[in-house]
Amino acid sequence: MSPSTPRPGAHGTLITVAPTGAEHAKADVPNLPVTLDELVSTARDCERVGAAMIHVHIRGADARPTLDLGLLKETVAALREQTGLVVQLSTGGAVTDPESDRLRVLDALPDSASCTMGTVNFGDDVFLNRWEFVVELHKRMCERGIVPEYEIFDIGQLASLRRLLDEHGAPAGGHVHVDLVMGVPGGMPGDAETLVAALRAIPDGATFSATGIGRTSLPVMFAALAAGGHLRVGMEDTISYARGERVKDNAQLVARAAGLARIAQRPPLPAAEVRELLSVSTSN
Ligand code: KMH
Ligand code: ZN
Repeated sequence: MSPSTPRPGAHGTLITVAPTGAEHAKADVPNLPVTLDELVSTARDCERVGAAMIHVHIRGADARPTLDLGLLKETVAALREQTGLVVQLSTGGAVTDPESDRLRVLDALPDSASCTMGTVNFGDDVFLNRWEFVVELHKRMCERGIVPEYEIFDIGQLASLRRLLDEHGAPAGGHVHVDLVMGVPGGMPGDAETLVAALRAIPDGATFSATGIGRTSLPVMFAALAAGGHLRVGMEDTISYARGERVKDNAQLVARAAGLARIAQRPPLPAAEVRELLSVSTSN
């Protein structure tokens, strides 16, 4: 593609929903989707109102986070069968998950998987992502044709991403897409100034989405849209819709993002165009 040709999907907005995450307890957030049925039903609702990709963390029978491979495979199959969404599995898991389990996630062969570009303080915990581990994730995704989404929690991780691409080559599909995860206590702040600073360090030709944790959700969404970026929303990242008002469900967050994307004249992209945008070759 010549430098003047706009990338497929540049006219619209990729909306990713991250419906569950690994941090909220079902007991504290009863409307959090944790069973396979709840996840698929949320995914369908979110697709209907504008989501094109789903970032998936799964829970076990006890509603706690798990990286059980059988359940991951079942989840990928169910989402493929019952939605048209691009299915992205989290390799971040929970802060307590060992590297071996996080690498094994890739054996579920999703369309895409997250790949966090470095270690970051994560509230009172540490989200550990050693360099060798990141390289291994990147290599295994290349081997399996899984398109990575590079998760960036702090600006220095963009330097690590450039190093990764320089030393180990382009990802599966050849296109680089990053997700700025902003406002994690211990990571970069979730505000417009920081988003603009991060964009200066993004690899040439890369696309980006952004998500703001907790109360940074809206400022990050507005900043990302203004800067031509894509959006991730969902109850993994925020359970509050407005001051003093809990999120009703994930579709409520997706619908709001879709409305703002339309106002920004970059309407939500359908999943087929997102596959082109991200160079995802698996089709649904
Ligand atoms: N749950 C966090 C520790 C990812 O999904 O790749 C990590 C996380 C990132 O959510
Ligand atoms: Zn996640």
